[in-house]
Amino acid sequence: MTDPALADTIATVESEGRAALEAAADPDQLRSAEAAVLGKRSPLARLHRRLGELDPAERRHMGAAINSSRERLVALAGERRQTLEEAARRARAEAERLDLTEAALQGVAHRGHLHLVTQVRDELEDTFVAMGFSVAEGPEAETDWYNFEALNMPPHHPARGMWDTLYLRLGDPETVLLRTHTSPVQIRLMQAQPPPIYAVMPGRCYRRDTPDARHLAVFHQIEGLVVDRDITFGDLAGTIEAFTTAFFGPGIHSRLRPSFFPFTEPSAEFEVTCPICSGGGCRTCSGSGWIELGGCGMVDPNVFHAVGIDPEAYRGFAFGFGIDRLAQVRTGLADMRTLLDNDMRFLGQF
Ligand code: 2NL
Repeated sequence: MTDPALADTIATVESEGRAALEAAADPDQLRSAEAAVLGKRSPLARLHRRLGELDPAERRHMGAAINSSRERLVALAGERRQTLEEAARRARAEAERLDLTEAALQGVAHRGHLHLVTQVRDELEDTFVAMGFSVAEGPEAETDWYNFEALNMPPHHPARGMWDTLYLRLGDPETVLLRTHTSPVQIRLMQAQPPPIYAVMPGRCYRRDTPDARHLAVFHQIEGLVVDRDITFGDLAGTIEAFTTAFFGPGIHSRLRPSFFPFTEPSAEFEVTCPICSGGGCRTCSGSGWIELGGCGMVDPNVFHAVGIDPEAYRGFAFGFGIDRLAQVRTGLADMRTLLDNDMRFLGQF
């Protein structure tokens, strides 16, 4: 027969055990509570040991009651463990979170900005877009055909010596390279769409140069290409002049002097009024009042042949100059390598 007092005791032990498990506030406390409620010295274990004092029928009945109490307490402990571990994990994540905005507000970290070269590139793009040009980009790893051959420089052409090329170990030897100028993008554009074309191509270029005050081995170029009917050298000169004044401001002008490039004929170098002394003559322009910025010319008919444009129907001009060089000229920077030093005292000035 059931001992009502013993049944009551089991119920009390279970509800006390339940309360102890629920009171545990973290996984450590839960472990102690589990030992106290379910361990060998727990009230439940003591009750179990007392079963031997009962007659067999009652022993079975009370044994089953104790076991189901125990099972409910074990299940509760499992649920508690999950809840507490999840809460502990959350608290840890919250404590370890790095709030960088707070550091910035306290002046610990500075809010960054675009690199000087990127700012100049963006400004150049804006200036040309305002003049009706679109902006195109292309790959930095190019084939020999796009970088040289299509630009009127067949294999072994002496003009290839003007560029100290970095070849990649890809495919046959000397077939894939890091582009030495952005001109391959112009070739790709002419293949992709028929004239009229009014576009500029900014981007990173690579040459096997030893860096010095005026040269970087990894540098940025922007080139322009116009292909349309009846384009003349006068359009080229006028475009360079319009760009120079739009970009540098009134009082800064351009001039052309004869030069040579394999992909243009005739070719010219273009110079701008020295922005440091406004043409008066200074150290930057060696007293001449002029700074050489880049090259330009009328697109060579052989380049049109390479991309399937009829040179009898269309004419074009192209120009190109270094973005890093322009940043140097405009800011009066003595050494271009400073652009790569990542010195915040320098970069923070722009
Ligand atoms: C320089 C000279 C130049 C070009 C780039 C060009 C591109 C095509 C056809 C014809 Cl697809 N020309 N580009 C033309 C003349 C000069 O750049 O000194 N750059 C730093």
